[in-house]
Amino acid sequence: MLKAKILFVGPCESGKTVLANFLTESSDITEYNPTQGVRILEFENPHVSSNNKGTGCEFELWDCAGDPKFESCWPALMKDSHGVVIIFNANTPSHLKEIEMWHSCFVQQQLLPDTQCLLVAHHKPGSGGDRGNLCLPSPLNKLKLVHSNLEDDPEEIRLEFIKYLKGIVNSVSESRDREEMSIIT
Ligand SMILES: Nc1nc2c(ncn2[C@@H]2O[C@H](COP(=O)(O)OP(=O)(O)O)[C@@H](O)[C@H]2O)c(=O)[nH]1
Ligand SMILES: [Mg+2]
Repeated sequence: MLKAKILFVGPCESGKTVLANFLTESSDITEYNPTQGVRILEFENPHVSSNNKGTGCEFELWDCAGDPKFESCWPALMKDSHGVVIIFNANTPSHLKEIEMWHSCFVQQQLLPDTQCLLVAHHKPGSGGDRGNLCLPSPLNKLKLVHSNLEDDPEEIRLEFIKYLKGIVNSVSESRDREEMSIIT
């Protein structure tokens, strides 16, 4: 069984915990309660296995706190992660600056390929489903961007997340193959 560690990061109150619970089918939390440090959810997805071998994967989803006061924990969070999902609200202008910081710290400085990063524009209920033409500055415009709206179309983000997990599993599986080859050659 392969194992993969995926981080959920981004500004406070952007919907990281709500989405993490939804995508891992954990219980709903109704009252807002800022995540302290990190909360780790373990899950498997029956739709996700590696391309060539059909082996499944155990995922750890690390639902990280958005408050920069936890910055001292970041190196521990980032260590050995295979994927980074950045969640933000498209209609909160300050979030655009913040996601540049999260991308720089958690993806670029970790030398994680951009293909292993996913941007999620989360639409909270009542924030208007307006997707506008969200214009992200470079280098964010090279990342895969998906929208999530759990009230209007929950299946959209569920399917996009499965696609993303498949990509992660394939890269974990490929790096394991390379490791095996390097031992015997
Ligand atoms: N009903 C509903 N509430 C949401 C949704 N997304 C965010 N919220 C609300 O926004 C608050 C902050 O979301 P949360 O996921 O805890 O933010 P985090 O700080 O990024 O983890 C939650 O307490 C919810 O009340 C959603 O899709 N549906
Ligand atoms: Mg949270």
